[in-house]
This record gives sequence, structure tokens and C-alpha cells, in this order.
Amino acid sequence: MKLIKGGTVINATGPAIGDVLVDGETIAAVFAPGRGPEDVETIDATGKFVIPGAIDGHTHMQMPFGGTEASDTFETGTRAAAIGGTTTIIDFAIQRFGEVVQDGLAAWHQKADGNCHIDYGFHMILGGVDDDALKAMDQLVNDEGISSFKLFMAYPGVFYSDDGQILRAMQKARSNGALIMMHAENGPAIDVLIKQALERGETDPIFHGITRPQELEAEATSRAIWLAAVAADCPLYIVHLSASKALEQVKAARDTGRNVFAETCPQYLYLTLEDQLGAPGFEGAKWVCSTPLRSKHESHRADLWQGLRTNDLSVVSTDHCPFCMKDQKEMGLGDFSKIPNGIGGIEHRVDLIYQGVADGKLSLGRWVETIATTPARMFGLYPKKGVIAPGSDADIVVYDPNGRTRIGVDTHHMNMDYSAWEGWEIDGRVDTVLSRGEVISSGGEYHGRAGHGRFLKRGLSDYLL
Ligand code: DUC
Ligand code: ZN
Ligand code: ZN
Repeated sequence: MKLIKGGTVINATGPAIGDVLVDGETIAAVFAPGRGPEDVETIDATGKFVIPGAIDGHTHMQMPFGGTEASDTFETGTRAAAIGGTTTIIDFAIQRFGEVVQDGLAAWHQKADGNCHIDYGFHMILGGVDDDALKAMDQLVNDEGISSFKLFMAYPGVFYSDDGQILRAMQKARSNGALIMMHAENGPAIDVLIKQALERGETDPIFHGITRPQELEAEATSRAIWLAAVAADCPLYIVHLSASKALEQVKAARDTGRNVFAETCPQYLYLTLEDQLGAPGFEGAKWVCSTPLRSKHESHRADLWQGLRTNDLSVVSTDHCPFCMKDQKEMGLGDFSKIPNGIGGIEHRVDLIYQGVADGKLSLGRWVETIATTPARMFGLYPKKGVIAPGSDADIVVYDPNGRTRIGVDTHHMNMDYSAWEGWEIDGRVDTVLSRGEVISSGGEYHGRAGHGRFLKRGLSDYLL
């Protein structure tokens, strides 16, 4: 048994002073200060926060993309996650066009099995919605613990689903209780803009953002929302929402009581089209991701922070999809459309969103809710994960609000040869991390191991109507 003593326990409901008793892999009790047992190992949390281990509901380890593969393996990526206070990930298994869904899933299990430092689940990307894939959705929900499916309105010829395919998948989800996750960008229209830009000789990384205007994110978001309405209000979760106009669509749907949710990511809360994607030369390639970073001359970042406060944005995930500059991002030298899309950030989400607390933009409870509790509820892991409460897994982070975190390629643990946040020094620091009762990181020392992480069979979303 271990007693985490003297800290302030923060759940989604807010802070409360208390001592957390861990028995084996689970939380046994939360005591009023000083009321816990005395003859057990203690972890001193005086002056610190005790929060549920964070859950990153959107990662892409070893994802094949644009002729290469995301550079973090399940081993390196989950280790970096753990060091940064994330104790569960939900990665995207992939069914490619023409592939049997279950074969794509088996391939993902093979990549992850025995390699993860923390617990993990899978969503399933459907790259080809047909009769067999629709049948497979039932099997995955019923037998495999996979209760969410990602569809793409972008990337024609790769992952793209047309509106008819989307509607059929939504109808299936409505009947079996699954959640549809949507990459909402109008891919065919974007492809026209890309072709026209390249014909004009506009090849620099910034044109990745300029050819994906917010209107095409908003249009796709709106279309997805209406298609879900036609599918008897199938629950819909918009991934990596980046733009004010897309947020307006989600907000309008939620205001009428629709079962529509959205996440954003740290990169959209802090970084911009001009300052990062528009960096001189080829430097901007570091920040090529889709949806793209948005203009600093518009109100996107302020609107996204507000959306997090009002719950129009329910979750912060990373969309962790790292590529090195060397040999990977470089594939797009002279043609931005060939730069593999993705940013790595799994290690920094807890700190970057805590910075929102330090800046007065989010409450402590909302910090925990958006990075841990709501992801657990949204993706069928609650109350096993996402809360400090008796009976829950002892996935716990002791967080030092007075610490500082300096981010950079020399100190991070992700398998990337650059940092999207190079030189940033921010408030707060992950002090100690427990995964199912084991101290896997403490005071900058890492003690975890590959293979500790277990696959999580997930239930249905708590937000299902
Ligand atoms: N967006 C990215 O930036 N990378 C992977 C897939 C995606 O949708
Ligand atoms: Zn996406
Ligand atoms: Zn993604």
C-alpha cells in the first residue's frame, strides 16, 4: 500500500485536500488530511496537486502516412507520454481501403502488444466503408472493446469516405452504440486548391495552411453534423477542431441539444499559421498538420480557449503524429503537399493545458476534466480511468504547480529530431507518475517498462443518449 499524502486532490469537480491510499493497482480510499494509515509507504505531495493520470484520446504511433511512418513506436511514444503525465492513450488502428477491418486491427495489436509503458486502447479508422466493414463495426463493439470509429472527409484516395459511406457508418453506429469520430475537412475542395497553388509555384509549407481554409473545415463540420442528424442523431465527435467557424457549427448544434462533441489540441491553442507554419525557408514543415494551424490575425485561439471553458470543446487530445525533419518532413522540399502531416506533442499536453490554468483561462477542475475525466467518459473508460476515487485504477500524477518545464529536443523523450515547442518554458511540472499503482516516473527519473501497459477493452461512451 502507498499513501500519497499532503496534496490537493483535483478531480473534474474541483480541488479538495486529501490523502490518497493506493492498494495494489487501485485506489482504495481518499482520506481527510492526516486520517490515513501511518504504517505504509508514503509519497509526499505537500504543496502539490494529485490528479488522475491524463488520457490522450488521439494518437498515431507508427502510422503509415504520405509514404513514411510516424516516428514514435508504441514503445517510445508511450514512454514519452508517461513522463509527461499521460497514463492512457487511445491510438487509431487502421483499416486501409480494400483491407478486412479485423486484419487492420490485428496488425495494430501486433505493433502495440508487449511494447507499451502505459495502458492503451484503440479506435478504428475505417478507410473503406462497405457491407463487410459495417458488419465488422458490430463485431468490434461487441467483442473487441472498440467503441469508436474515425472517418475522413479529407484525403481522397487514401482514407476518404463520401457522404453516402459516412451516412451508412453513422446509421450503424446509431444502432450499436458506437461513437463516430470525424476528420472534418472538405478533401476534394482542398485538393483543387492544392493543385492551383502548386501551379502558381506556391510550394512553401505555409501553403499547406492556406489551401486548407477554415471555411472548408466549417463546411465539413456542418455537413457531418447534419448527416448525423439524418442518422437519428448518431453521436458525433469532431477531432482536432482548429477554427472559429468550425467551432460555431459545433456550438450551434449543441445549443439545440444535439449529441455533438469536439476536441481541440494544444497546437491550435498556442501556435499560428504565420509564426510557425510561415517560418522562413522549409522550417514551417515542422508544423504541417491537418487540420492546419490558423491565422493569428483572427480569433481562433481565444475562441478555442473559450470553447474549452463553456464545454463546446469537451476534450484536449494531442493528435500525436510525429515525423522527423530528416528524411520525413524533407520529403516535401519544393512541394508542401508531400510533407507528411503531423505534429508530435504527447509529452507536453498536461503541462501546456496547465499553462492555461496559470494564465487564468481555465479552472483547475476544467484542466483535469478536459485532459482526463471527459476522455475517460467519452471513450468508455470511466470510472476505471479519469478520476481519483475508490475503486478506480491508481493512475495518478503528482503535479508541482510551482515547478517549471522547459521544452526542447535535447530534453524530450519523443522520437523526433526537433520540438514543435522548442525553447518554451512554461509553468508547472510533472513530479511523480503512477500507472496502476506502480511509480513509473519520479523527480525526473524514469522507472517504467515496456510491457507494463495493458490493452483496454472499452465500453460505450457515457454520453450516449
Ligand atoms: N492529421 C494529421 O496531421 N496527421 C495524421 C492524420 C491527420 O488527420
Ligand atoms: Zn484527422
Ligand atoms: Zn489524427
